[in-house]
This record gives sequence, C-alpha cells and structure tokens, in this order.
Amino acid sequence: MDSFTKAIKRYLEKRFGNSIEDASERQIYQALMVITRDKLAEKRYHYINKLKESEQKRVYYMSMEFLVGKTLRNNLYNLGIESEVKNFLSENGFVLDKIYDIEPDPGLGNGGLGRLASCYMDALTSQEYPITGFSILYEFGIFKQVISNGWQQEFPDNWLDLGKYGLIYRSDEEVEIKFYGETKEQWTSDGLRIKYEDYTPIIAEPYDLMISGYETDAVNVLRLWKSKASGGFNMRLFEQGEYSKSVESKAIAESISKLLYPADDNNKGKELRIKQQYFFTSASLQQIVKMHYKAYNTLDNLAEKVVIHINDTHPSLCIPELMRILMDEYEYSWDKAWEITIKTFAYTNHTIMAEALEKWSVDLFRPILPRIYTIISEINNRFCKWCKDIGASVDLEEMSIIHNDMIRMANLCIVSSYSVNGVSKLHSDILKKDTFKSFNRIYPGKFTNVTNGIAHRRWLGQANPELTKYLNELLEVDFIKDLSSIENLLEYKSDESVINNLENIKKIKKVQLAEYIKKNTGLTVDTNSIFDVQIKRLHEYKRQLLNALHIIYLYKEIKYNALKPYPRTFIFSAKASSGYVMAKNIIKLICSISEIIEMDPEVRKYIKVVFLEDYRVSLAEKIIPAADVSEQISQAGKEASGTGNMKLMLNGALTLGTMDGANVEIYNAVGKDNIFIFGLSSEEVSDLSERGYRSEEFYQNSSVIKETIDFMRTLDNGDSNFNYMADYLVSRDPYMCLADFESYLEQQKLIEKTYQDRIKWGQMSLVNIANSGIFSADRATSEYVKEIWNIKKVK
Ligand code: GFP
Repeated sequence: MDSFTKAIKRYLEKRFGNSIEDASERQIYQALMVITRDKLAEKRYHYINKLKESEQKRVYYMSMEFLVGKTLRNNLYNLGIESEVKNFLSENGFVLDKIYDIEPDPGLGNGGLGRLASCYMDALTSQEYPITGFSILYEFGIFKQVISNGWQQEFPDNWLDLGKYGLIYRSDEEVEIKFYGETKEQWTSDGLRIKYEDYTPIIAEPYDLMISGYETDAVNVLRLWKSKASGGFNMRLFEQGEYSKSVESKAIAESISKLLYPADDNNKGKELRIKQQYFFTSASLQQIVKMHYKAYNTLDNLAEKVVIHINDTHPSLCIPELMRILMDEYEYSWDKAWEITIKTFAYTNHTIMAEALEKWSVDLFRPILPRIYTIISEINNRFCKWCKDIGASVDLEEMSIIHNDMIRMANLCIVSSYSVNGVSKLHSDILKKDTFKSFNRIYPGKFTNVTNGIAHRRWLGQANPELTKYLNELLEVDFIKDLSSIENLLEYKSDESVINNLENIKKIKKVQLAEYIKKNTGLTVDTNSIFDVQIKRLHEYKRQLLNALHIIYLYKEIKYNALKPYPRTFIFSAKASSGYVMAKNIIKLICSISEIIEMDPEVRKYIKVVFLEDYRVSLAEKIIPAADVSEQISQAGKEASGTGNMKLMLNGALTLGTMDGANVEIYNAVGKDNIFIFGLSSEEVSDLSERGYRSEEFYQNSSVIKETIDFMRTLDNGDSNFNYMADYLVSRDPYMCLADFESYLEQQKLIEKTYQDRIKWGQMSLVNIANSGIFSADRATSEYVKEIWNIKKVK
C-alpha cells in the first residue's frame, strides 16, 4: 500500500508538477486510474508467465459488447486496498466517492448481453481461469439519453476523454484486415495458393483493459481493437486517377470503430455492421493464431489449447476467418482446417426474437468480404451434402446456411461449433424444441444450457456495502468469495431482529436513491412507499407498457373510485434504441403519466412515477439495492433469461414476473410463496398466437381493461400520446399486454397487501437473498468451464 500511495504522489509530481496538496480532483483521478492500471499490468506479468509455462488451454471470449461498468472502484475493491486509498485521500482532503464519480461508465454495450460478458470476465478472473475478451474500442459507446418533454433524445458519449487512462496501447501487436478486392487462385511451386488483390487494408490497433479478480493473483485482459487507416492513401490508385478509391481506407477506418450499434437497429447501416464484425473477429483471430503458433510451432493442436466462445452471432465471422487463416496462411487442406475449426468454437444464443437473428444478404456481403463469402458458401455446400449423405430427413429450407440469398449467421454458428447453449432452462428448451429443432435432431448432444449468472461482488459487495457488511457480521462466512454460503441466512428467517435489520438497510438504500431522484428529477419520493422497479432496455416484449397500464388503472381508481392504495413509487429507467419509434412512445407515455400524477395532489399522495434518464451500469448500482419489487414481466417465451431479475433478488427485492427466462428458476429456488407470478405460460402464448390473438376481444370482454383504456384516452391533452397508445393496445398489442392484464393486477394487489405485513415481507425478502447463490456468475462460469470449455485454473 505504501508503494501505491508513493506512486500516486510521484505521478502527480512528474505528470503535473504538483504535490498532492495542490492537486485537483481531476489530477487525482488520472493518477489513481494510471497507477491502478499499472499495478494490475505488473501483476499480470507474473500471471501470464505462469500461464505460458503451464501451456494450458485458454478461452477467448468474443463479444461485440462488454458493459464493464466503472473500473476504478472495482479494481481497488478487488485489490483489497479500497479503504486504505480512501483514508489516504481523506487525509489529504479528497473524497474517494467524488473521484469515482469522475470516471465515465464505458457504454460499450446495449444491455444484458454486454453486461453478462463483463460479469463473466470478472467471475472467471476471480476464479483464476485464463480468459481473454475481445471487442471493439468504440469511440462513442451507447448514447447519453436526455428526456426532453417526455421524449428521448440521444447525445454522443465521448467516454474515452476520461476513460482512456484505464487502457494500455499495445502498438507492437497491430494487425492488418483486408476488405473488398478480389481473390485469385494461383499455382505456385508449393501448390495452389490464394492471392488477394486490390483490397482495402485497415489496421487494427490493440488497447488492453486490465480485468482484476477478487483476492487473486490473476489479471486477465479485455482487448479492444481500434481501426486506423493503413498508411494514408493508395499512391497507385491516386496516380491512376481513382481519387476517391485512393482514400477509401481512411474513410472506412474512420467509421469502423466510431460507434456502437444500437440493438434492434439491424436494418440500418448493415454494411458498416458487417465491417465491424469482420474487423474485430479477424484482428482477434490473427492474434490468437499467431500467439499459438509462436508457442507451439504448429496449429495442429489449436483445439486442444484454445476455445473461442462466440457471444451471440455477432462474432460468427470468426468461423470462416479461422478457416481462411488455416488454409490461406498456413496451408492446411479444407478437411484438416475444418476438423480443427469445429472443435474450437462454442456458441451462446441470447435471443429467439426473429429480428435479432442476424441475416446478411449475399449481394451486400460478397463484395465486402469476397474470400470469407466463398468459405461460408463452401461450408454450406458441404453441410447440405452431408445432410443428404446421412439420409437425414431434414428441412434444408430451415437449416441451410444460405437461403434465398441470405446468409443466416445462427445456422453458421450451429453447424460450425461443438457446443450451442441457451441462457436459461426454458430458453434452452425452446431452442431445442422450436427455434432450432431440426438442428437438434441431427446434432444430438450439441445443444445445452447454462443459466446466466451475475458478478455478485459488484452487485452486492460494491453496490450494497451496508448489506454486505451486515451479512458478513451475521453469517460469519465469506459469501463474497463463495455466494452459495449465503444460504446460511435461512436460519434467521424467524428472527425478527434480523428481519428488522434487513428492513433498516433497505431503508438506508431507499433514502440514498431518493436523494439521487430529487437531485436528478426534482421529484420528492416517499421512502416509506413501495419502490417498484423496472429497469432494462426498452423493448415491447419486456412490456414496460403493461406496467404503465397498471399505473393508469391505479390513477383512475384513486381519482374516481376513492381507492386509497398503500403508497408506491414506480421507478423506470431504460434506453430505447434510437430508431425504435414504439419504444420511444412508451417512454413518452410513462413520462406523461408521471407529469399528470405530479400535478394532482389527490393522487400523488399515493403513487408517483419516476423515469430516471440515462440508464447505465452505475445507475443500476444505485437503484437495485433500493428496490422492493422487481418487475420481470416480459411476455412468456421471449426473455431468454434476464439478469436484472437476479441482481434485484440478491438485494432483497421480490420478483413480480411471468414464467419466463430465469424467472422460472428463481421461482424454483425461492418457492411459490416467495414470488409473485402471473400471466400466460410460454405454451399458452404460442397456442394463443396460433389461434390468432385479437386484443380487441380482451378489451371488449373485460370491464376492467375497457375502463382502464377508456380512461387512458381521457388523459390525452394533445401533447401526449395516450390516444395513440390506447389505439395500439386495442388494435395490435403484439406482446399480449391485455391478455395478461387482469392476472397482473391481481398479483399487484397481493403485493400491496403483503408489503403491509412487514414481518412477512421481510421473511420473503430474506428467503430471496438466501437463495440467490445459484445465480452467481461463479456458478454459471463453472458450468462453462466444466461442461463446455474444459479448462483449468492457472496455478
Ligand atoms: C439478452 C437477453 C436477456 C439475457 C441477456 C444475457 O439481453 O434475456 O439475459 O441477453 O444473456 F434478452 P438484452 O439485450 O435483452 O438486455
């Protein structure tokens, strides 16, 4: 620790010519970021040497998104020096929490998928497994959201300005990526070779972010690639008069790592998206192969030493890229290259939503990546032939990788990986029985499940130090090291003093959140009210609209039927993809309800609606510990797993949910008396869809639905969209909010009643915390380690 504080002082002197007494907060921030990073890099040096010596198998985790969250607190916490640093700073007149606030939240992801990747990096590092993450160094991460008159507005997020201090630039490991051009077969004295001509070269510059683990010597790395033009412009083309082509590399390079693509925006900028995907997969693969060859002087044993994990289909171009490298650069035959490839890749599917299953048109794809296209096409030809040869009665229309001139990336992943997994039991069953049923038939044993998990050290240890401290004292077990031991809490279920203490901690977290709400929205919320929370990406299938409809119902009842409900604060936070009009309309609706209630003294005594703008990891860390109710109300069958549901449960919130994704497993873990379940099951949803869902029938046949929607229309003042949304619900309602509304209402009433029985609620909350052990990312990643990757800890 002494050396750490000395290093900080030295940095301030050398970099700014300042003593710590004269330093600004910004300088302290920079010093802390750089010194922490360098300390981790030093630790990594020893770790990587052990790893090299052991020659053990490693995992490479490919993901277009990593939502790492703020790094400084996480690293100090993991290094076990947070309190010393805090004291050192306070002795010198600085508050560590204020320094933490300076760090931007690197928004290199949209939601659950990206956060999961980071939870896994953290958990695997804490358990000392050798993993490297690969992604893109987006100059602009997900946009900053500002709500103006109820509508979302997007602003660029220039996170690197202050975030760059955590990164190490590795100029020695740049690689070149080839786009466009042509490939020609050429006979040489060594046989047939592929020659690349007239391509546009782009350089990938590597930047490393150190990933620390809790109480461990392991330090893994997240490598982020930044695109750069290769050597200015092409002289030959310029001389030939092809001016725009001559600077093509520069233009492409500037665009590739510029911006994170919003989820659900798959129809826009497809060409750039393909380039981004190939850019980072090619850079990563080239590096992996080069390192492997350097270590072993052969690639024959690649699959014994390397697993490449594909996080959803976005990195699926890894597959043809490995084939290309093996054949074109290391002279492997197709058969030998294929044998290695199919033993190297494992793929996780994260969604069955049709719009998210990536497909690229051949016409668009082929000119950008001609060689890669040929390889995919050959994989497909051979796969189709193999199906016929084995006499499989399979539907090639469904399974062919290229169909109707579209390349289906999920099919490519399934055919080329040795393992395919879903992210909750229900989701994995749906993949096997429905989405990919034909593949499951011809590849028995390939499909498996790993239910998601969360980094509890961040989501409990760091986000809720009050609860962590209390449980530490009470349980006398190191549940931060091993979350399964938190189940000891069950012994205290009948201990009223423990229930009271838990309630008091919840209250502290609610007060802290109330302050944040006041500061950021001006709204005063009652900390004795039920904090009812729905925080996640805004998407219709997640059904924020159903939640809003319930609030409208309460508003009507309070206003016209003298209902006096137990006070409740509805808290929302969510970003809508910039091109997703309906999602933006739902935000507008929620904000309008909030405003109307706030203007009505009669109603605001009972209910309040808060929309917190700019949802991000660090905001989730503030909201989750303060939540009483966790809204997990997606249409059954649509949410692959959910991970917010686990974080909220771990912090003692009770789940109000459908039997969807990992909610089903939460239900099994806590038992039916400790959760509020409502709505159609996924089979019932499918049946109803097949029969033809008509929301209007629900509107006509249920007086409560009819009255709520009719009332909703009366709220429209011309500047709001109540009428528009009412029409949408009655005429379309694609995710069946109306079909589940009454059953949702019933559970909401039960929540209100149960909450007032403080002992009962406290016991339910305790049971949730105590049973959250299985949702630790340590458990989830252990399953990947044993069932899929077959890797060992670095000793
Ligand atoms: C997606 C799925 C979630 C799942 C995560 C991680 O997240 O159900 O929990 O991936 O597997 F939809 P979002 O992009 O929807 O947040």
